[in-house]
Amino acid sequence: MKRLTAEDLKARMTTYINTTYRLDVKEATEEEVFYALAAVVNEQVKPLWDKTNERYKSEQTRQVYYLSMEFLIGRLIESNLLNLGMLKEANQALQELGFQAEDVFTVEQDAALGNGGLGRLAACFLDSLASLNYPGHGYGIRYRYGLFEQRIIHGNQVELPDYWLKKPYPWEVRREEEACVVQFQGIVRMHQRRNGSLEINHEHTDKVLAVPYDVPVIGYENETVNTLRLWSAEPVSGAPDNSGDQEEFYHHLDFEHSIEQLSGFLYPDDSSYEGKELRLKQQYFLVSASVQNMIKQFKKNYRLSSKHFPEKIVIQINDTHPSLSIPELMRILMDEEDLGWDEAWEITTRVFAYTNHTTLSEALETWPIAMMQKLLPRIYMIIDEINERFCQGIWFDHKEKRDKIPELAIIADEQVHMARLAIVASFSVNGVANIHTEILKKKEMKEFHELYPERFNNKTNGITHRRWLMQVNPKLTSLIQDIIGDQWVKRPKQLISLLRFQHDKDVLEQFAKVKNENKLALANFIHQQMGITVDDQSIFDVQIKRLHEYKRQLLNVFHIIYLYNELKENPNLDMTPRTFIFGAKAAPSYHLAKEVIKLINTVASIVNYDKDTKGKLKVIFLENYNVSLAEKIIPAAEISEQISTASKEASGTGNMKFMMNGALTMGTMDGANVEIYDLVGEENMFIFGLRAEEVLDYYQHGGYHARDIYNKDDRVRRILDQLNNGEFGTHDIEFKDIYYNILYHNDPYFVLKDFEPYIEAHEYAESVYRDKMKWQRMSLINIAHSGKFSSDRTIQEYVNDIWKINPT
Ligand code: TH1
Repeated sequence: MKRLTAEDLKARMTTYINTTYRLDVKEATEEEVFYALAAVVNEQVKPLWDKTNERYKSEQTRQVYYLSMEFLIGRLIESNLLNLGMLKEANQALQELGFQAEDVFTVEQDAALGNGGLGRLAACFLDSLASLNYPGHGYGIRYRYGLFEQRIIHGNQVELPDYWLKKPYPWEVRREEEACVVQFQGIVRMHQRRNGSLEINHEHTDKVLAVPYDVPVIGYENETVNTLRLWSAEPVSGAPDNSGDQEEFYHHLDFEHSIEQLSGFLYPDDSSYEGKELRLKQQYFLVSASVQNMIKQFKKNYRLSSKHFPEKIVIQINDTHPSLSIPELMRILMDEEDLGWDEAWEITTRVFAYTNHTTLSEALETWPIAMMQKLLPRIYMIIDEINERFCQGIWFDHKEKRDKIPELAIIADEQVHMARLAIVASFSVNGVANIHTEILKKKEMKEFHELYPERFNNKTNGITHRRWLMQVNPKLTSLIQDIIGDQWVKRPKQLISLLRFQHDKDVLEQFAKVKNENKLALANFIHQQMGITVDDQSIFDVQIKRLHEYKRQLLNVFHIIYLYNELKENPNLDMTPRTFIFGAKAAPSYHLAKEVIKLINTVASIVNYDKDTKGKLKVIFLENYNVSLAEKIIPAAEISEQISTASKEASGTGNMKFMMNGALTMGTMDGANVEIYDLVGEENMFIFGLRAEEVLDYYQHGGYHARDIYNKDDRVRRILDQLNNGEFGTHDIEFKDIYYNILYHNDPYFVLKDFEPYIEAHEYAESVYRDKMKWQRMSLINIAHSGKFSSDRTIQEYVNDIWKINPT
């Protein structure tokens, strides 16, 4: 495939605008230009997409399906152009046509079909799969409303619906011919056949049509185009029959209405779980449509019997959210393909691999038996049978574990435990960073690990360096290319050759210059968004991620309040100016998280306008944090705040994006921070605070008393009292809940315990910052080692250890 030049692009866009809108390019709006550009891209993609599919079919390729309730793909125009090798050309073409590329690109709404790290990981994985020529595709839901849009009003988070499909979405293709029916509720009848086998009939069900919309996933300069298939829920057929039973008729109307809700909105909870029936319906809708579709394609393209399914297909489930795919495959194999239990189980357990993303108990999914039985009677029967056989197996074959059955059983205390189901039925169970996998093996899943040690493995997360370095930071990218060439683009570990320049003053200055330009760009953006001027010579200290107590944005705010108090006491304090930048959405029902947002904004409103700070302190809360905003902020960051309570953050992936863009990590020994530490050493980052073992030990044996710290440490007491006595509030009850949580619930996330070490780590960071060359050297060393965190490495590990697929 020939790459288009800027001239080609201009010509094609012009033709499109002339014929589609009957306009001269000069008269076209940014929106029209955007659709023209997208159409040109699609024209390039179409033949590659068809060819990729034909290749998989003719070569009978073994494929992986990544099943996920979230794909946080963000905006695609730039990454599509980049991967097609035309981003620079497109920028030039747009400029020559008289448009600002940025204004054209931003016509595209972010596809916010995910909450945070878990959904973005799925998107990075698809990019790496295609870029490494692997046959791997995503299955997800085409939510009509993605993650809510956040507004900050008087310091409070207000949620607005994210109707991202208002304008046509140019990347999707509706594939009605691939639609299938998903069934809920109904009655399960069993008939004994003459030969003694059981025939299952599932009758009087509510039926929903699942219609797929396909989005192309374009590999980097390699002609592979895989598929992200997103399901939309629609009524099965036209108007219902009104001549019969009225009650049934209204039930039907009601149901038709509720169908729309199945793919209506994304649940806004990250690392937490609510047992809502609609969420269970969404999960089954996704997995039933996807598994049916896989089997249909398998039969059509491979012409093999279902016994061969595990040879050709592997399914990775992204946390337990799609784990109903396990009983769904069992159902299809038994009820539709007429296999017996043992054959079906043998097939199923060779197909599924499960990724766990958290050990937080509030995130572990369990569904009430009654809810599942009513909504998915046949699926429940199958889970019940899996559980029965599993418990029998322990009773007879693992006598030493008999007393553990209550904590191992899939069905226990009126609930279906989805992680247990996923472990029992999967041939692989993986965590997402070394420390996380170790905690799974030694604590959270200890009993299962003892039963099935060979299933457990680690796959440290990664990020696509194409989007998170090349696309978002073109200046850094071309500087790196000037210095070490471009081998690292295909082999990101080659970034390590930057190390040779760590003592080259000239090179370090060039890196400093790029960072400064990126800071200036962000400062301009902040000014334009919020009307606030930030000092581009100040330290840009950034924490952007979902708001959660365990991520401890509160610790960050306490540090800011502490600095403010210091400045108030001594306005002449010799302090390097700081700009603290936040972006965070809180789950709408998460009260304490929303209080923290309010606190950040309140502190900002005080600090930013206080003459005594003499511009040394600025606090910026950027509203509506999403993928596109992250892309603007990360290249400009100097300090990356990764300060979760140790043991709580399974991996983190923001930490990797910042590192790759030269920010230094201020972090606890948690998640993938530990692996950053292993690479760059303690001298090239700022590590502080309790270690995971210490935290886990406190949880188990007690011994931590937050109030002792309050009593002993004047700085801490001052801050908490300020919260309690209304100094930071329009009315005096404003931040009492935060105060109570710390002093009366004994500070469950150890904010006070880590306060002093955190302050010290910041003081040390500030002292290093005064030595520009030292800081730049540390930054360069981080970039040099960041290649490990390319999702290309992660995907290669999944391929080698779990998926066993081949590049085409
Ligand atoms: C996140 C983890 O918190 C984070 O540490 C990790 O880097 C990321 O997954 C990718 O592995 C999780 N997101 C969710 C979202 C839901 C439930 C559990 C988790 S864990 C809805």
